[in-house]
Amino acid sequence: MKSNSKIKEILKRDGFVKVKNILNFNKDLKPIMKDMEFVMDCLIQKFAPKIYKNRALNYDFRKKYTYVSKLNIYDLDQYFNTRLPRDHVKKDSDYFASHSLWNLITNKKILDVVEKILGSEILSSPVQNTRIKQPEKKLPKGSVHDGLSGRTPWHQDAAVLSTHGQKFCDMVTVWIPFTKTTKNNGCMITVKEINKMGLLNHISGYKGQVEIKNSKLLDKFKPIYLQADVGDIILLHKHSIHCSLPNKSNNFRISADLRYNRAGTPSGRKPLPNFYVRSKNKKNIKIHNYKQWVALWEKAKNKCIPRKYAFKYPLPTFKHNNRDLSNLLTK
Ligand SMILES: O=C(O)CCC(=O)C(=O)O
Repeated sequence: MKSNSKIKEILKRDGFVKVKNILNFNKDLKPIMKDMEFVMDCLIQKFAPKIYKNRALNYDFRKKYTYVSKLNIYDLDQYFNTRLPRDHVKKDSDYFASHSLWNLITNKKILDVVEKILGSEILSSPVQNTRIKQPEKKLPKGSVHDGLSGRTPWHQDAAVLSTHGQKFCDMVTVWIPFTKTTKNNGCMITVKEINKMGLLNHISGYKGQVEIKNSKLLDKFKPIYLQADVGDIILLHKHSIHCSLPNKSNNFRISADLRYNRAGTPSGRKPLPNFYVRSKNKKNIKIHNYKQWVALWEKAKNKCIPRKYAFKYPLPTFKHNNRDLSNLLTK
């Protein structure tokens, strides 16, 4: 593994770092895929016509998910995502807070890497996703640009935080492939060192996704393909400009993106769970197990119900256009 100062330096310079062989598929990732499959089984039980249930329950992961995705289940991605839905938070809002995911968020090998970037005082950020991406040709036309199941537009992770978070959050993204991720099956791409421009203006995409303003201008840069093997992790700087490609393969592309922020800096997603996962002072660690973690999400949910949303993107990021990519590129 790269030494402490090297990882931090490279991340600050390039905006991304791949760290190889951190996780073990069977131990760290497979349990999450098993839990995803359990969610599929529950959805089949609830939504599939009675005559197809038994057959569908015996399908393998891919066939089962493909079947479930054709059942017209409202906001299907949300059942497999780690956090509350962005909008319309209700008492029965579901999210994928499995024990296996708790184990990943608090995984020692991940935290050892994160410590090299953020130092020893680390909080788990509620800005987290799990993404199951089928081959794009299997997606309904309208979902091709949905970031959880299709392509993700060009963006910076700092842009999905509150205005306070955009300014003060010291955060790192840990992107984790559950399947080998390549150019062909929709890896992320980025532009080296462009993070040095700082936070740029974003616009709201057609379904409210966060997207860099004038992102077409990025087409003229040489992309870096963030391909990764299972076991690797990819770290992204909060100002890294990145997006993901279409899954042109015949196979699935599955990943999680977790985030951590340095204690003492805001998460940018209040009141969602933001708690110590590592500290020199053990008294800071108050969430010790899966059940406490779920309780935090449920408490946050109750706070979000009256206002109906879990988080909002404060677009435009800046009121003036000094931070537009188009302006900065001409300087
Ligand atoms: O996994 C993807 O397709 C996109 C991930 C991403 O954009 C992120 O983690 O910020």
